[in-house]
Amino acid sequence: MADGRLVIGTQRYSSWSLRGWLSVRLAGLDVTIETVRLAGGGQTTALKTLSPNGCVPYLEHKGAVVWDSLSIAEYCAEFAPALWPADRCERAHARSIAAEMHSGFRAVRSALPMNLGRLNRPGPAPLAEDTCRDIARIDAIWTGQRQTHAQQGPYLFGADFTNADAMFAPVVCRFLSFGVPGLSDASRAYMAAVRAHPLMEEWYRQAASEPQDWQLDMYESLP
Ligand SMILES: N[C@@H](CCC(=O)N[C@@H](CS)C(=O)NCC(=O)O)C(=O)O
Repeated sequence: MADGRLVIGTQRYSSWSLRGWLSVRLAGLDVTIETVRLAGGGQTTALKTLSPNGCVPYLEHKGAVVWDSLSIAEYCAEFAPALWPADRCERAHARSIAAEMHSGFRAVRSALPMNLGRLNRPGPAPLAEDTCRDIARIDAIWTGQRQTHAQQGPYLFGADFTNADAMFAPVVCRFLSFGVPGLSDASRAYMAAVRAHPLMEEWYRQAASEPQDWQLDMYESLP
């Protein structure tokens, strides 16, 4: 019998679920995965009583109840410390950029929603100023990390795909699906590495096999 369950939302759209799922899978927690069909716009009634905050991802594991992707990331790192860099200063940096992602970049999140069925199709141009500001900041974070860790491996802190990469993974999906322009070569190489990670491949495959009637007009009809 599994040690618990991780509840996620429609994989095609649920960026927060992807973050939690990546941390749980990277930590190797033995949980069953339950997928709830999202209604869109925070209207999923099935979630209202399921998790304390009415949202996914939501984790139950060996008596622990954990909600919100960032605390799931921290919980998973208790079992798999390599989810954060080993060096204290790098770990502080990784936590800072993960938290910056978790609490910010609202313009990108609302203008460029995650839709894994959308492939490299630019949205309306030009992008709004606040969206461009978010994109530039994300590009700067990725570029800086890749310059520092170029010799060690393809991810933000080198060879290991950490919680920081999990936090930014849905942003990679968004940038790829909207063909976001103006990113550095280092950022584009980073996005390719994240997209090619076996767990990302698995998530995209599962998203592609979700029932057609789980698709939501509010995302599918975006220009
Ligand atoms: N801060 C939360 C945000 C979670 C969140 O907003 N999840 C969305 C799905 S991506 C949700 O559950 N929305 C409720 C709904 O659609 O009814 C986290 O980091 O986990």
